[in-house]
Amino acid sequence: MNKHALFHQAKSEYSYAYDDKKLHILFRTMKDDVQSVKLSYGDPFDWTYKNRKARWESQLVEMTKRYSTHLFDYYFIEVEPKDYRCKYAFLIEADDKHYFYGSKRMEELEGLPPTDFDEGSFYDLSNYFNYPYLNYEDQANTPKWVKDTVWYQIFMDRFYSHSKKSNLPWAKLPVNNHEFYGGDIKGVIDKLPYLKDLGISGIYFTPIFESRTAHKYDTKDYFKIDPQFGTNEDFRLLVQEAHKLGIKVVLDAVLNHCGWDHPFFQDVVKYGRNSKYADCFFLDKDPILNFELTEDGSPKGHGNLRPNFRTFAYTPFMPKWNTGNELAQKHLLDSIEFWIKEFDIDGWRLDVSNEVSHDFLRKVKQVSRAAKADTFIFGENWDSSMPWLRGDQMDAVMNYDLSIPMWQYFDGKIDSEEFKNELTQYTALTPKHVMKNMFNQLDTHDTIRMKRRLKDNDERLKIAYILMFASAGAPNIYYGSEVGLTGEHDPDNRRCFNWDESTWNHSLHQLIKDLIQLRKQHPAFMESDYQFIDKSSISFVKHHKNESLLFLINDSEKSVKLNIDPAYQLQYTDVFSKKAVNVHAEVELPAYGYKILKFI
Ligand code: ARE
Repeated sequence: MNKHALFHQAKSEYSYAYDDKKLHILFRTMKDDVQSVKLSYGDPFDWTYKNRKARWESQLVEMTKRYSTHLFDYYFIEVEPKDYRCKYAFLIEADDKHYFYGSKRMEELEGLPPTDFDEGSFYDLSNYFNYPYLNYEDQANTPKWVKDTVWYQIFMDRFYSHSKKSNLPWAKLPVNNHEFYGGDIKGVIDKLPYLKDLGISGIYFTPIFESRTAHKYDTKDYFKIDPQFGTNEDFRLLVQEAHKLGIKVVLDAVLNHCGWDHPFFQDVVKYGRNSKYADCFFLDKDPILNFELTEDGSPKGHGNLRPNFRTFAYTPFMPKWNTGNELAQKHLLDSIEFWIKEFDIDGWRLDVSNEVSHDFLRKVKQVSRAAKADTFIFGENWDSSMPWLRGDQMDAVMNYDLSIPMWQYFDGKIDSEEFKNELTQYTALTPKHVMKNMFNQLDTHDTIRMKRRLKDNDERLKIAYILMFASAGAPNIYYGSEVGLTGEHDPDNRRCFNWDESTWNHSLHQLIKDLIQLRKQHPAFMESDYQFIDKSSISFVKHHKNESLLFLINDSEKSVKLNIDPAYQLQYTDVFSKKAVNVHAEVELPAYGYKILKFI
């Protein structure tokens, strides 16, 4: 047995509260290296001397080998500690020997359990892992509606112009973030029926508060809708109309930094360190403004010059907030509360959340949930996000942890085997109560459009959407992608939505509508694991109780025969045509073809 591959970590993605009663516990071994892993667990205060032996035997439960990658096996179990407390350790059987794997050391056991009862380390509770108490306040308590949401991300300026005000032709490809096309709030209201028909149940708007740019990530006024989009009252109507259609509305909170034009920072520009807002920012060196200003008082072309105050990236147009300062905290938290209490929004996407302090993120969650209990808080974090997802800060993140392996597979950087390993590893190590609420995306306003990543091959794009919609987590459609809008990286990924339906890919649009309905009909499936069933493809099955959905996928430019595991030789219905289908040991699929079949 490879002892170096054995791993467990208390209070981590290996041991977490799934809800206020249940613990999920994971144990890692080298692949195919052990015969079994059992868990011994119990209430440390209930393990009096005379009970320990009996307790050990009664609480010894088999863990399931739930995930296997090319390197590791992951054993999983869900337990419900009787008194919300739990000490636990692992019993490994390998090479016909037994090993006690505790929090401090591992020991080979002679026989099991030891017949002569002793105080040896076998029962030494200090060598057990500990989940000291399951406090309900520690739970994320993510609103129940989130996991069933189908999101639609709108970059307001490019979505639809009700007022047709624009200094640019709607069809012109954007070349920077200072072009205004005229998309507005009333335009979104006009298109709510379109979104409802698509099956959307949540809209995430990129920032819409007053700012000098088209992207609005450089906020000037956290309490005011940018006049180019309309008024605060227009927005109130938008939320009301969206709610009437069962569509939630989430805004983008830029808490890491503000805009150069923000009055607090302008006061610093004017008074320097004597400004009452000086400590709302990080003024590192003098002169604070180590660059010239244009006539209108903006930073002159700063190139690679690093400002003497901290910023997002290195742009002086985005001074970083000192969220440890009370004035800054109050200003930002008042805004978080304002849009919930006054306009009834349903949550926040937190920009650059990985650079905002954990302490402040805790405050954001408290204020948001106090203003309205079922608000959803998700962050933007491009790496694994466990330190932000322990229940005290955010419910979920924009799920780049899932997007990036998908991109690498579809880009041809990893093959289907490595891809399946990475999907399995991601599923194994993402807590289940978090995974189902993740904001899943193929593309966003910060990335190349998925269609362009796939060299504008819409048939392959359909494969990518099937994969996303069949994954655990709430899928997001970046506006226009559903009808085939394409684009390179920022700013070209923010083209105007072309509402001329003759330009749309209607079969793509229809597939996405069908996939949305499929998720609505089978919500629980999507939370379940991928069961990969074919060596050469990324085809998989998803089970839930006595139902199964078979996702047969051919992601290649020539037709293929998929060899389906004999275990799946059953009758199926094609979930779209509703016809019964006989699937033999082999299934022929056309280039970039797919079949989604339901066991009957
Ligand atoms: C502008 C230019 C870009 C240029 C950028 C760099 O348009 O071409 O690359 O400056 O300075 C907003 C606007 C952007 C604008 C930016 C700065 O939308 O158009 O870009 O402001 O003026 C990292 C951060 C992540 C951040 C991205 C952009 O981790 O938080 O960079 N995303 C948020 C928003 C953006 C927004 C801002 C932050 C600023 O979603 O829309 O940009 O408020 C790797 C790294 C990531 C990195 C990612 C993308 O994967 O791991 O950390 O994200 O690449 O670059």
